[in-house]
Amino acid sequence: MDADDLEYVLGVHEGSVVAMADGYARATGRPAFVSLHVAAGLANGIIGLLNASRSRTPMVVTAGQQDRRHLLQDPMLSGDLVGLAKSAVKHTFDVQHAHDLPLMLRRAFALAVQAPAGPVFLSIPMDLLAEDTDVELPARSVLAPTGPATSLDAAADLLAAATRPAIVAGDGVGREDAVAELVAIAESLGADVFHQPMHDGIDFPGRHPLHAGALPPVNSAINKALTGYDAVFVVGCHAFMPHHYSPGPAIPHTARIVQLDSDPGEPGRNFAVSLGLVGGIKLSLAALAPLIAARVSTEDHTVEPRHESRWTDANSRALAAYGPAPFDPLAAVHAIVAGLPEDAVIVEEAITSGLLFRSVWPMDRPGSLVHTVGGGLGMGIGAAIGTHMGDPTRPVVAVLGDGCAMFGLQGLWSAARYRIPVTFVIMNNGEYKTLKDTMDREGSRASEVGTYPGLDLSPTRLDYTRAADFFGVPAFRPTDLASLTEAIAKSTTSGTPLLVDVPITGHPSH
Ligand SMILES: Cc1ncc(C[n+]2csc(CCOP(=O)(O)OP(=O)(O)O)c2C)c(N)n1
Ligand SMILES: [Mg+2]
Repeated sequence: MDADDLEYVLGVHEGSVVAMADGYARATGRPAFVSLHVAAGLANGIIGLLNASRSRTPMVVTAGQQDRRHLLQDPMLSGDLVGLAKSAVKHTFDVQHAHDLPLMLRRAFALAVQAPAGPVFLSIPMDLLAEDTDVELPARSVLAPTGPATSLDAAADLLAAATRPAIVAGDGVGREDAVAELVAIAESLGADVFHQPMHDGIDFPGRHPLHAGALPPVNSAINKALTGYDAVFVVGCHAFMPHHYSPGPAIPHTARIVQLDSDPGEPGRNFAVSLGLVGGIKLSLAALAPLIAARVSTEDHTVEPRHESRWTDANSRALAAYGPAPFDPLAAVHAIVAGLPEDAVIVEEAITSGLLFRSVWPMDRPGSLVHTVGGGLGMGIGAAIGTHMGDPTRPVVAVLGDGCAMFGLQGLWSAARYRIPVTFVIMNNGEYKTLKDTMDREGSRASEVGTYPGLDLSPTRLDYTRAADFFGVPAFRPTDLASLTEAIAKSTTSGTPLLVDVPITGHPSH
């Protein structure tokens, strides 16, 4: 590599590599560049591309196509690369001439960051790389940021006239660094603020008195949570990507909806809006805040801590559940939080433990959470590595389900090779707990019989310290929760990777 401003980072599995790029792009706020190997390598990376599309992570991804001189004969590892990538990325390029590469790459990077941001794919035949061509190194374009939306006066009229407004803070708010601006608006309106379902960043401070928690990922439950509000301001939210089907709309018909997004495809996409606004989220909210403040009187409402009990209840339940290994999962995540430095970034891919973790972690500091709304497992380990590479000044702790970890374990190879000081915490319940919970909710008799077909990871708990050892990552299994807290606190300043294998209780079995 001749370019000294590029660092070429290696991984041994494409899933880990794309996840690393995702974490890196989010930490730096710039598109990451990924190079994969032919059709098979692209196929391995596709889960990560689907996640990046959902999470709006900009990246440019290339894969080498087979030599065109025998492509017609279906050589090994060739395939329809563009066709494979198409459903997982926002745009594809089938490069056929070396002299097209600079222009195509420029377009790819431009498209990757354009709202909605996402991955862009280029297929590059290997014989093309041997072509001689005179190309100029592409100069960089300087683009001014997207401006504020129009019709903000009308939006302010509508929101200020509401007697009971709610706000849904979507991941666009955190991504576009607009949390402070949204807080100002929420406080002017005295609005309850819900995080979007399964949010993958921090879009409103978790312990702010107006924060009413995250919406559940089911339309009927969202509808229930939003019933009684006469205006709902949906900001930066790909609304709402429910998980389980339920009939009916997510937002009650009685509410007037104002929706703001930098993606012109979003307002009005899944439900009709009274007013759709398209513009840069930070600049739009900054311009909207004084318009609302001028229309409401602060005596109309007081910002009282309406939701504090959610937080204190979870913490007292956690403290009451402290005990010996295998630990209660809520107590275990509480012990992890107790060891976290203030500036830690959490990469969360821990499903049931992840929800518990979010209930006891303050989530106050924007830019401190990495998760994927895409839902494709296997991003946590790689994303944590990329997060640290993108911003080495902040300690990174990955909180991972034992099942999730199995989908991205090869990432530990890169952590060891580059000595990335991430703390990987495996919430080891020996099972896919969330899927057992789903069977219970749906009335399966599995819990009576005591067997859940295919949902235990092994008859005994898998030993993740041995997996870490195999890859050359130091590992530790706590026998009490005080040592777990201590291990988290120490490892975040150790300068080396560490895997902590935390035995937790799982689903009750007979
Ligand atoms: C690639 C992929 N395969 C399968 C799934 C389905 N899935 C969702 S959660 C889950 C289990 C997660 O288990 P674990 O990480 O142990 O968390 P727990 O439920 O035990 O808290 C599975 C298999 C998925 N989302 N993505
Ligand atoms: Mg599990």
